[in-house]
Amino acid sequence: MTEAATDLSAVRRDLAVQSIDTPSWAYGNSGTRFKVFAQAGVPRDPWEKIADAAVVHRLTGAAPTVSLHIPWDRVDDYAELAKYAAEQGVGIGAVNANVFQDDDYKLGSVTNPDPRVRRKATDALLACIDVMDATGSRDLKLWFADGTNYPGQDSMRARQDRLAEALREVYDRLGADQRILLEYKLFEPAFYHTDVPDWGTSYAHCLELGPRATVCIDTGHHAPGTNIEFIVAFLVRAGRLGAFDFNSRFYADDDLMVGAADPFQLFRIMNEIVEAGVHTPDSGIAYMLDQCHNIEAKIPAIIRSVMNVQEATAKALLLDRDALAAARAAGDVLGANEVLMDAYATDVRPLLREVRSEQGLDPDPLGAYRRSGHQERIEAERVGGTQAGWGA
Ligand code: RM4
Ligand code: MN
Repeated sequence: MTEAATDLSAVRRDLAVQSIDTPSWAYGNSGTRFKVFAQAGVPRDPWEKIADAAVVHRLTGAAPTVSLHIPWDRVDDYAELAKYAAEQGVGIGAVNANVFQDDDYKLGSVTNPDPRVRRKATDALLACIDVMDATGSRDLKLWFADGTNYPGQDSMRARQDRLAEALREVYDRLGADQRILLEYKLFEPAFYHTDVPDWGTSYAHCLELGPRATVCIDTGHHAPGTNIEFIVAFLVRAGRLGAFDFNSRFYADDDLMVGAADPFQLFRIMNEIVEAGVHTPDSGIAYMLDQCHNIEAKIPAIIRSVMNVQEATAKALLLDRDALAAARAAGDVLGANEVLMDAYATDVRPLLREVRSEQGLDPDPLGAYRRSGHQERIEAERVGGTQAGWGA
């Protein structure tokens, strides 16, 4: 790869505008089903979660929005919350609908065999659109924990009908600039079948709904060995890739820091994105984190994650596309692979430090966080009250 082959000023420009949404729940306490380890200084309400998200944005310049989870982030006045976020320098990203933490949803939410529960679940989704109206959020992100544990438990076909019916009602309620992001996940908490298990199911429902329904790829929601970058390529081509929930996994839905388990996979994903020219915010694709920080400090883990996405993107941006195209056209298998691997092997950290300096940021966001005193401040100030965590 030669530097002359890539327009470095365009690379810098694209990196400077890259936007990665951070999730409110990643700032709260979380854990496995065995134990939630509380950490000092963790937010006690949505306002404090937003304050932490704003710190991440101030230090990275790349995390301008924070996603909400309803009802975990329930407040009396959502317009006030959005105003507070704006004062802190961030906007409200996606609104995530939580229809999985209620006894009524034991057999499913919008696919439940009981019409009363289906009504309740659909109303909860509609209420999330009210939150979007009040906060200016564009995206309603839907992930359903729905499925069955035993063969014969319920009709898989009827559940698809119920899902389609609820999605239709929600879609028809969207404002002109609002969208549905339909997420999928292979398994868990249901273990026999899941109602939206894969991108194909999500894509089919999105097609049925209309152009403002797009697929959200959570990178932790696939079977081991799944070629996620193929899914990216397919959905981008079809104009139906709406968002990413970035995180990384070794085994199942581990929700570890993106780029930690398999940085090469993250690079391959971002390479498809860059090749399609949809890496900047004007693409309409929301690049979001969806992670849990159970044993590591939360704010630095989120900063690290943002940096990991930036690094994968920078490598993809530096890939010599002309050389790759020539190798591909010539059928040069090894040559094409070499171009890709050269880009992956590039140390982009100096470039990113320069880009940050040009933006007036500290080139070392993690060091800047350590030096900022923020961690000590929140640990001293956030005493009393109930720390936010799953279910709050
Ligand atoms: C789910 C899914 C959703 C997220 C919840 C917390 O597994 O990934 O995106 O909102 O977890
Ligand atoms: Mn997710």
